[in-house]
Amino acid sequence: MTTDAKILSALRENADGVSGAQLAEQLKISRAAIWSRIEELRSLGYEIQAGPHFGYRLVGEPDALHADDLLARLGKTKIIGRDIRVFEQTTSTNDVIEKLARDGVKEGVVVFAESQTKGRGRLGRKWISPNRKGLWFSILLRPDMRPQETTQLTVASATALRRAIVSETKLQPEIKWPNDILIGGKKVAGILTELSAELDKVRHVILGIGVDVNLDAAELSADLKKIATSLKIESSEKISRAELATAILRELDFDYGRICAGKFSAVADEWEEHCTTIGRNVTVQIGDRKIRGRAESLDDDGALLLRTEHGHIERIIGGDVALEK
Ligand code: BT5
Repeated sequence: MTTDAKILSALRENADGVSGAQLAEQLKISRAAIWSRIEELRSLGYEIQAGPHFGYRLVGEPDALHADDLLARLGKTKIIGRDIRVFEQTTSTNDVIEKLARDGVKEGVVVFAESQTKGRGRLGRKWISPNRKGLWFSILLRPDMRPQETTQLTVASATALRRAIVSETKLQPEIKWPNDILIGGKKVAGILTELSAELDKVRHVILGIGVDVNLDAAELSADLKKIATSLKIESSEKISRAELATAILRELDFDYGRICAGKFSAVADEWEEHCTTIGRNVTVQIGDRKIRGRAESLDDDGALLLRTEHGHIERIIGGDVALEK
């Protein structure tokens, strides 16, 4: 943890205030150094009061993501979030991670961007990522897996996202196979899993996650308004992006741990419990092909098993699922 992250942690743990002398001793740096770090944090928008009786007290936080702050809030995780980087603007956070992957960076690194100029969905579709309104981030993973097993990671991302949203809001999100989180039938988050692999072994996986947090209805185009929403629109409350971000990373770390320990079936059970796709009649569009049927369950790799109109089981690993009324 960096010095700034340690200072923020100490300030949060001591809501009534903590003295400069205590901080200096805890962090093993001089009181002058503490003072200069406090000034730096203030310049980033943290409102830190100083007084002779209470020392330093954190009274306000900026609506911005800071790597040190996220690390301090997250605490210790096994893999995901050991290294966090925040950019003001990127093309796509998946591109930044791709570069880090090629440079040999360890798995678990997370890149957030306050805005993306070329945020993307699957099949090159556009993902709107307005400044400071959502969480637009990507994670590098290097799992010991076959390429066809990586759908497990999309499934795990969906369960982790759902749990984090439940814990940070009063909302009840649903999961739609394979990569959507919906509230009241509208999309509030999407997952883009990209991988680099040899024939039967994954080199790395990039999990790209977009969550519409504090967007107002006016920020969604007329077309998007029909299919998308945000946590703020649904709950009528502004949500702390930093809190939600760390809750998501913690839950993801847990689910990635479950998968690496060979416990995907536990993740799949949870997924099926909250998935609106299972048990429904659906139409799956894969390129030019349309398949209709009843979504029955997930298989061991996270693929969707569809009983088609003709009565046989079709295994679906991609495509767009439309739920029939
Ligand atoms: C997805 O694709 O749902 C995956 C979205 C992943 C976005 C993250 S953000 C961080 C990382 N960096 C990236 O560049 N991407 C990832 P798909 O299922 O193909 O859905 C795309 C469709 O969702 C678009 O065609 C629009 O109709 C709709 N859409 C676009 N922006 C949206 C938004 N902010 N919220 C909800 N829906 C949106």
